[in-house]
Amino acid sequence: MKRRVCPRCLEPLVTPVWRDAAGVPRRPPVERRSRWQRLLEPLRTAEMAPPPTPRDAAVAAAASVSPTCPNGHRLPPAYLERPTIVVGLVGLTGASKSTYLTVLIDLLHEGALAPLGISVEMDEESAARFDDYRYRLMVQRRQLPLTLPLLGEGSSPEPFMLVLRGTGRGGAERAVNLVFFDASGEQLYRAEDMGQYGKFLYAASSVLVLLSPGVFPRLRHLADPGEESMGLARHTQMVVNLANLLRTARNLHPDSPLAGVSASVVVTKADKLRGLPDFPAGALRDTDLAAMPLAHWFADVRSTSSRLVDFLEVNGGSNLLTAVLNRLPRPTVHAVSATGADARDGGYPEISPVGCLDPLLVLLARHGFLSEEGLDPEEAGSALRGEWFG
Ligand SMILES: Nc1nc2c(ncn2[C@@H]2O[C@H](COP(=O)(O)OP(=O)(O)OP(=O)(O)O)[C@@H](O)[C@H]2O)c(=O)[nH]1
Ligand SMILES: [Mg+2]
Ligand SMILES: [Zn+2]
Repeated sequence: MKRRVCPRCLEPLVTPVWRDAAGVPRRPPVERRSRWQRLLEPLRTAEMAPPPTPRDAAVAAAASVSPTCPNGHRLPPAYLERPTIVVGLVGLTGASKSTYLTVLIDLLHEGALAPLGISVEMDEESAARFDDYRYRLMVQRRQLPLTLPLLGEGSSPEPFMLVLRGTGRGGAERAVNLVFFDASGEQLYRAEDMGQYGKFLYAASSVLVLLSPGVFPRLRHLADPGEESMGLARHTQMVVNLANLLRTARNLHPDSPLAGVSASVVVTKADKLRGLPDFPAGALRDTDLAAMPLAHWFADVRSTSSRLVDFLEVNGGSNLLTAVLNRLPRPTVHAVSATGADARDGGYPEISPVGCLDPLLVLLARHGFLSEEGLDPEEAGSALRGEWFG
């Protein structure tokens, strides 16, 4: 699925519009074309227009002309030269979407992927917005405010845009755009709202489904204020709506496999689960990427995932889990704690995240940026890979 979209307004990018520093459309300076090229040019459809070459970009940069989307949003440098993974965070109000994402991006910034030889940069404009979240949560250790609902149909929250760079097989450098969308949970309750205000879900190539433990019937005593009244059925419905929307967006039949989309399910606030007698031991732990090969971690992730599924089923989540496992593409289930502890009087005693990296590692592997080895049972793995990645 190579649909390229503007990460800001999600308009398809067939050919980027080049603009100068004042926002005035300008053609990128091009090389002189041969007679043959001039003859063939009119036969090209818009669809086939070549993406700007590094040379175009270099010449344009010198003339301070940069590619933008049809709505004039400046694209991050070299955005079009890299594949893009669009990650949508999905979860009802208070699921920890914003808190988890803030901690995750901070970890990435701090070099959490360095043991895998991966560096992380953030787009300037995203970085400025991210700093506000980071300062409040990580420095002041205060609770983040609820994410504001969007106004206006077809709108989308502002994404955080990152670039991941690593070395692929054979030592070649490869890079991906990693774009995160965090919506207000309030607008994910109803299928209609999800379609109207969750425009990013049409462009998402990955989803992180976040579930707070307090929504499971037998874990209700762990609920944060407001959570216990939400009911598990709402969450099941959210997963079904999400699965339908992802398929509709791709013109797929409601029961067909979702090729090209990856999903991780995140049980958040798992610091509250630590002391429970039936909580699988070792399910909440940090990935020490330097300690063992990624394939071992992934094998571990897979077995932890099935133990977490059992744990959630025992705690009254069967129906939700059935929807998750049947409707989403090969999801893995993870336990994470973004903050390490409950907030008291609006503040956290300290911020000590646990397990936050695993869900992202799985998504990166599903999109081929990391090796998938260990994630699927051996026999089925190779057969499935053909089916999903053609
Ligand atoms: N114990 C614990 N509490 C957490 C954690 N993460 C979030 N919380 C609590 O859950 C509340 C809601 O978290 P948010 O990140 O704002 O939730 P959200 O999913 O973004 O919610 P909306 O923006 O309304 O959709 C926080 O204010 C904390 O009280 C965690 O890792 N551990
Ligand atoms: Mg939020
Ligand atoms: Zn745009």
